Amino acid sequence: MNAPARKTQPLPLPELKDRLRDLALEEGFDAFGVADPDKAGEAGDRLRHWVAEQRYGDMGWMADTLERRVHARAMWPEALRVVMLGMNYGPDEDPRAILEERSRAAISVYAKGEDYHEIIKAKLKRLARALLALAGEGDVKVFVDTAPLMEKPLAMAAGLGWQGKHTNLVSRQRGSWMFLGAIATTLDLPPDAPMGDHCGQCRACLDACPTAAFPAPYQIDARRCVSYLTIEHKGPIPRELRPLMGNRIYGCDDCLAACPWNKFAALGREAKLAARDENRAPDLAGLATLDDAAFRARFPKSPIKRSGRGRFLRNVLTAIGNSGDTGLIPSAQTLLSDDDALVRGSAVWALSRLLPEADFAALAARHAPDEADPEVQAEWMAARAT
Ligand code: B12
Ligand code: SF4
Ligand code: SF4
Repeated sequence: MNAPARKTQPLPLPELKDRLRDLALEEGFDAFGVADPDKAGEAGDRLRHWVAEQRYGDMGWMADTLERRVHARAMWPEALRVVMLGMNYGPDEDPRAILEERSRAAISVYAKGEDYHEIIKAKLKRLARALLALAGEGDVKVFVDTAPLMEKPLAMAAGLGWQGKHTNLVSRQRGSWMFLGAIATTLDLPPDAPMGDHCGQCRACLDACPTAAFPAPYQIDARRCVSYLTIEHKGPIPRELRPLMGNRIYGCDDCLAACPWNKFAALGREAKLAARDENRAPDLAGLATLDDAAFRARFPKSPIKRSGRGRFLRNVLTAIGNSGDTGLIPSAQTLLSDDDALVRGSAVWALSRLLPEADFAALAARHAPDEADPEVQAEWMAARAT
């Protein structure tokens, strides 16, 4: 996006930054800062280490874009500054309460409303246009989540907060519930001072993780993270992790919710991000009946659509397997003949957890011989062996 020609005197850069901050708050952002991309610390080297350890799992795009991602300017060398913006999405209820209701699904806070990518991108574009109009010169690009840019280290460099031991950005004013967005620019806006670490001796987030996804403080192994397993991971979920996932069917909030800095968190201001009532505590039985069209209709404008029906039902069946609710056996049994092998395999596991051993053996004798898919066959074999 280039600046339109300007007829009046351009604003001095510090004033331009102040005006932009005011506009950002009016747009609904809660945090604002300017980063010098050269001050993102050791983040690039740490990302290299993370990729070398293959902690990205199926997210091959993290490895493919490594060289562009390690330094903010690698993607756009002319960018002098990155304006970092945070939007609070503080929930109106404790997201951990639903974890006790095993026949219902836990959807993470960020996915209960509309997709933040669309909402934030539209706001960033409006702000970027306003910046160029005020400056009368320069160039900008906007980013939220999907570009090869390390948003958390940049937000830390811009003074928005620090990367906590759970690896996400924590703000002293807003706690852990904050989405990030970025406007890179060729304008030499005055940078803010980076924020230091305020985790101290606390390790609440590390202890709260249901799958032990933190090999060390400040490091995450995505392959064990429920958020990765339910959203990004494509195939069957590793068997040893399934029992640890409980009823979490889309994302996870446990480490964020445990953070004591949330006591300063306010409710999110953006109505479109607020939880839809039907996503607060949906019945697993109802979700298990969704065919492709019903799945898309059930989650309009929601990030949940991204995973597709197959992965979504895999997650629902994992939760059914963890529910201990024998009333859900018919739901899982129906899905044994689903067209999608991922769904059939997940149904096998769920039934192996809910049915008495003899009943499961009888079911296996009826279904397993007709199963053509090798991965589903493997599920039958593994379930009978345990
Ligand atoms: C890949 C990705 C994931 C992966 C990997 C998670 C991760 N922590 O990286 C998965 C799918 C698991 C995931 C999950 C979630 N994500 Co995500 N994700 C991303 C993405 C696209 C890239 C992040 C990245 O570069 N990871 C690579 C690794 C290397 O980064 P890292 O773990 O932060 O590594 C740093 C630390 O390990 C640190 N470090 C290492 N050693 C040490 C030692 C010390 C002493 C210190 C201080 C630091 C340190 O340095 C590394 C470099 O900064 C960003 C968007 C973006 N473009 O940045 C969103 C993003 C990080 N995700 C976000 C969100 C909201 C989530 C979830 C909360 C969603 C949910 N409810 O399920 C969970 C949270 C899980 C968690 N605990 O992180 C937000 C976080 C906002 C914030 N306040 O920080 C982002 C920024 C998207 C956005 N635009 O808002 N995500
Ligand atoms: S999001 Fe959940 S599974 Fe992932 S690291 Fe945090 S607590 Fe662990
Ligand atoms: S829970 Fe504690 S250790 Fe984790 S990010 Fe928050 S303050 Fe830091």
